[in-house]
Amino acid sequence: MNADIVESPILADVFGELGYSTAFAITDLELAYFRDLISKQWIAHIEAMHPEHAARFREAGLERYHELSHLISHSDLWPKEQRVLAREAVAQLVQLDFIQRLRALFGIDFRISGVVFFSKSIPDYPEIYWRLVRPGVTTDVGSMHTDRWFHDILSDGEPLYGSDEITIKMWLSIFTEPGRNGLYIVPGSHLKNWRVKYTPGSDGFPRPSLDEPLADDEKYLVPVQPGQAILFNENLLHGGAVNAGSTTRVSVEITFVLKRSALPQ
Ligand SMILES: O=C(O)CCC(=O)C(=O)O
Ligand SMILES: [Fe+2]
Repeated sequence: MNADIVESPILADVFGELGYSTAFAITDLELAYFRDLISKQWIAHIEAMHPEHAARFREAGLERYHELSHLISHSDLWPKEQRVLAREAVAQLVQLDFIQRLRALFGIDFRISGVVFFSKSIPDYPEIYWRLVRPGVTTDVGSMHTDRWFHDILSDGEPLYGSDEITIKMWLSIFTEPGRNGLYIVPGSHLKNWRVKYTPGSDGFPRPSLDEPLADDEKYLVPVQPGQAILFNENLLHGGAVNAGSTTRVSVEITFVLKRSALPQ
């Protein structure tokens, strides 16, 4: 598509030279809503698995989770299955006005991509999931990748998206310290073809990642305030930054699916 004729400044950036935009944010009230739903799911799972520690975690709260995470097995507790918001929570979130504001800013309609795990996808269940990245823990972040590489292997026999569809990822800060943690992106990288390799994760499923050297100065740690979003192209290289802050980084991911034909050709 020709980014010059896109009227939406956000879409012009996501599909233009940059490949991403930080122009969108949710309101403080909407952020409080996200925080509340995530905190509830987080503490309910801790309560179910480790009732003996739940009171301490509840008192510390999400942002100080890392101070207590040595009490539990972090990697066993938080596979993606435990971080996907429940249907009821999603149903509440999609009623919030930020979805309408995004529609207005895009100037075209979209749907939220469905829940997908390596082992299966779940129909009629829009996917909104969160992530915890503790200060200084290198294993809490993955390597540089494009989401497209995941889409291509998360096919479950059938392609995740039709050839008439295109996706935009929203990475939303719930708790971040700008400049100290968050997401690295490589501006403009969506316009190139990068070599990819596949490494099995602890669950045995392959994880795609960049198979080329990348100079440190090619990566940009996008400074985002809580409530601020990074909207980015499915072909943009990105990856989590090791948390150099003092609080647990919490972020949310949502994939929007748009009809290619709705975009200016
Ligand atoms: O937040 C992270 O560490 C990685 C996020 C990511 O890969 C994404 O938003 O697609
Ligand atoms: Fe990603």
